[in-house]
Amino acid sequence: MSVLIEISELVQKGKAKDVKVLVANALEEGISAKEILNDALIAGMMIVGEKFKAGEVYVPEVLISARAMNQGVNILKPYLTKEGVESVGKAVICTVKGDLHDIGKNLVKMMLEGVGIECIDLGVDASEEKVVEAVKESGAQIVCLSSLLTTTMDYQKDIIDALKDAGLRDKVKVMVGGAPLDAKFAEGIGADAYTKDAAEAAEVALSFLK
Ligand code: B1M
Repeated sequence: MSVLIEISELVQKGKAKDVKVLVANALEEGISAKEILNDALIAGMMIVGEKFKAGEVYVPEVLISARAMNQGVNILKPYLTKEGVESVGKAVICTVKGDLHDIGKNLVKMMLEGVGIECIDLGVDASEEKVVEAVKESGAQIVCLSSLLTTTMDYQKDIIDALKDAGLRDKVKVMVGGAPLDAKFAEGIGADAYTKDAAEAAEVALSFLK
């Protein structure tokens, strides 16, 4: 069995310690960090999502898998990001109100920091007031919004509207992402960009700062 499939299965079983060991082994074998992230860790988590939807696993199992995935991501972090890069700008980042999913948001933050973008992380369940305040205080040029639930994705528009009302919309680029979104949705709510994954988010954010 390939090591990537093994890691994916260990994520599904929530075996955090074994995930750490096999991720390190995979790196030693010369498999790229990006491949391990996408084809093993995220792939495993996606299968957990399908099982969750089908009622085959429940919230506690999903959390245990999420923890195992995060342990793997921690091993990959130095390989995905460059240490000591100079700051090129600031981004306010959060998962929007009503939504507690933060694995994707944390990956985006990690990749942004990796290209030198300082992140003001508002965590999960962030209100429009919190975002507006953070933009005012930090002078951030970018706002990154994450939603994993169809019930919270519309909240991204409320945040964009609040930025408009506060006279800040022209001063920031708003980037959105998360599994239920696409470019059409982003355009519809007046966002500046939709990106499908963390690596693309870092590329686009950097292009906005140049
Ligand atoms: Co939840 N959950 N969950 N969950 N969960 C989903 C999202 C779901 C699709 C599962 C399913 O039914 N198949 C479903 C949503 C259905 C829908 O909305 N239509 C769902 C549900 C229903 C729920 C609850 C309502 C369940 C319940 O309680 N009955 C509940 C809601 C809680 C809440 O938020 N209020 C809930 C709870 C949870 C846990 C707490 C158990 C846990 C979250 C733990 C955590 O995040 N700390 C959890 C998890 C782990 C998942 C799944 C299984 C995995 C999500 C994940 O981390 N994926 C998920 C199934 C799935 O997505 N297929 C599911 C890995 C991660 C790397 O991918 O976050 O998509 P993702 O990020 C990607 C891209 O989307 C992009 O970059 C990342 C990759 O590089 N990206 C951005 C993300 N944000 C971005 C922002 C950007 C740019 C790119 O800004 C510029």
